[in-house]
Amino acid sequence: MPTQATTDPDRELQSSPNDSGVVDLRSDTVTRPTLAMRRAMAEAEVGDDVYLEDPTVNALERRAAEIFGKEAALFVPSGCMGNLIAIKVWTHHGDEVICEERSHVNLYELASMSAIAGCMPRVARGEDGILTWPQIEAVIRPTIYYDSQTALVCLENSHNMAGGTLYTADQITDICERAHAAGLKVHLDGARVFNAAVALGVEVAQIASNLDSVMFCLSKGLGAPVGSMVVGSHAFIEKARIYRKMFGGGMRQVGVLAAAGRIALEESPKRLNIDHQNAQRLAEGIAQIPSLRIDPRSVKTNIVIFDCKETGMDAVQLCDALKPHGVWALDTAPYSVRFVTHCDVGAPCIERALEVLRAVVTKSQGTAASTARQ
Ligand code: TLP
Repeated sequence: MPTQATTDPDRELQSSPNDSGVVDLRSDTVTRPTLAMRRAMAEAEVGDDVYLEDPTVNALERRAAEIFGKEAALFVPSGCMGNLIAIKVWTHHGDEVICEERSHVNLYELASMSAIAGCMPRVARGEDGILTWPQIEAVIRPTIYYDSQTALVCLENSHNMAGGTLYTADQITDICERAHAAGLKVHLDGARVFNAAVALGVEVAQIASNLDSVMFCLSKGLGAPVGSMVVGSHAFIEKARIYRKMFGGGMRQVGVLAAAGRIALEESPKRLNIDHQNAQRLAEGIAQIPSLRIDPRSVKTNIVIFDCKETGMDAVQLCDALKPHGVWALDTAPYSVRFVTHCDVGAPCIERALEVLRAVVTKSQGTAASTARQ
């Protein structure tokens, strides 16, 4: 029995209309602020945040720290900057950072850990993107003066390019304990850590309990227009604030953005299960389309990655073929296509995407068959 995809009446009432009729499944970064967010932004009390005088930012930072069970938090412009700041705080030039091969810090942050923080990524391949301690331990450098040194382990939960896969809170705690015993810090790229927490049925504080720092995005599944946060100890955030300024991320009357972030943080986690149900429905529908390959059981959160090799189209061609029909997707590898569900796509959009996908794939197979007969 396929999972019933659900709409989100509250969100549909609040969100501004999408006149284009496009079902944009490229990413959860594309969400638009709700009316409540827009109102809060307009009415936000602001001050100069570089002088620590923006009351809305201060309130957001206090609340984020509280939710994650950490001492302090810092509002940053983007997830990339948040990760880079954490890497910079925990390392020296010439250090190595252990991360998963397909992790965002390794593949999609323009090599900033090398270009700016002066570190080498030391990658390990985890099944479904999830690293085990033996895989991490195997790439820790011995303490020898003529070797570069391992300083940091960077985990990603949920793991984006592995299809929204998950570390449990216990797996993370275990890695942290062992890493700490080996003298390493552990940072979490938690761009989608609220999706992870909802799927695991735990609080984000449980996931964060032994981590030295966490970056999470307000601007993905949580639906805020801009902004991410880093959380950690007072000492970590004090240094993080310095690097944020050095990297050009010191913002002034940024309470106008933090106001949307506060709503995202309080309200949005409650509805992420809807995105997960919609992702499950998508995966089940895709699995029924001949020549597309996905195991719906592998879909744990809001990211659905499927293989299109047997269609005769590569991922770019398939995305291009979907686009004129108003369904937008992203190619993530030569034959891998990604759909990400989020608060601006309800159940009818999911059914529409499946209808279009089936029609486009069926048509391409018909064209391939008639070309073969000629
Ligand atoms: N991910 C984006 C693209 O960059 C791929 C997306 O559409 O998924 N960590 C993770 C795990 C991410 O997925 C992303 C963005 C970031 C960090 C960076 O966040 P931003 O875009 O705010 O710098």
